[in-house]
Amino acid sequence: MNATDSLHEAVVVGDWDLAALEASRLLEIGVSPQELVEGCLRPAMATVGDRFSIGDYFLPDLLMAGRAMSRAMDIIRPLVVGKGIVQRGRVVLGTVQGDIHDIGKNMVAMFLQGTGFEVDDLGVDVSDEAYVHAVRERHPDILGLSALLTTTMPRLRSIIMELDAQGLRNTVLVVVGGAPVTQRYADQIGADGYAPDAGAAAKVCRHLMESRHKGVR
Ligand code: B1M
Repeated sequence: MNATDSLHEAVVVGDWDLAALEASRLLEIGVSPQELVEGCLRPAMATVGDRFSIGDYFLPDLLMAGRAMSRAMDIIRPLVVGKGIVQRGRVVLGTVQGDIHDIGKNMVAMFLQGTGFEVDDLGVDVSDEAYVHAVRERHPDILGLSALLTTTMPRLRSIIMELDAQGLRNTVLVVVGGAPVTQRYADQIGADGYAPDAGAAAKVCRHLMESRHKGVR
């Protein structure tokens, strides 16, 4: 039996009150936020996804699990955000058009803020035009794009192409991620960075900023 099993189960069955209680308890006994997020909450959502795939779970189960996950993250967030004192740069972040999955994106935002980035979250179902507008108006160092569906993944390419067409591509670093996205796909579409999880996303953004300051792009 693992210390985090009960939190895992609370998320899988969509018991949000228990998920919040368990997250608090585990933090109190010294489990790190990173371990809770990547070692417990994310695998719990993967279990939920697997059950949905085989027809054991339906949309309401996904919604309840998503709410339980969000409640746990609300408990964890204050311990992560505000830890990064250095202002490393500004990231505009969002989930692409046609896609309303936001749990992973919110985790990426949390880790970026914890690493010292200012995050401007555009939310979900963000059109290509809205991203381009945000780059033009808000001048971020990094544009973070999240896509959770194989059907919405092509938007990552179209946003990069639109930035190019508008003469903005060289003004911003583009980092992509989300369950169906791979390093190979990121390279194919000309993204500057890819990360498989929220912790890695913060590291990739940090490295990109450091390389940029050293004049490497
Ligand atoms: Co949906 N859904 N869903 N869903 N959902 C998936 C993604 C799916 C894999 C489930 C399955 O079939 N097994 C499947 C996609 C299949 C595919 O594309 N081939 C799916 C489907 C089909 C759908 C609908 C179409 C279902 C329907 O309506 N019939 C529908 C689509 C709605 C839409 O977007 N238009 C839908 C709806 C929903 C809910 C709304 C009910 C709910 C979302 C609630 C919410 O987000 N607020 C939901 C959920 C909960 C899931 C699963 C179960 C869990 C997603 C999640 O939160 N994972 C998911 C199955 C799964 O993921 N295994 C599934 C946990 C999260 C921490 O991980 O989001 O991967 P993830 O984020 C990670 C990394 O990917 C990475 O870091 C994050 C943290 O470590 N990352 C980045 C993410 N963005 C990044 C950006 C970066 C870098 C890293 O740089 C900028």
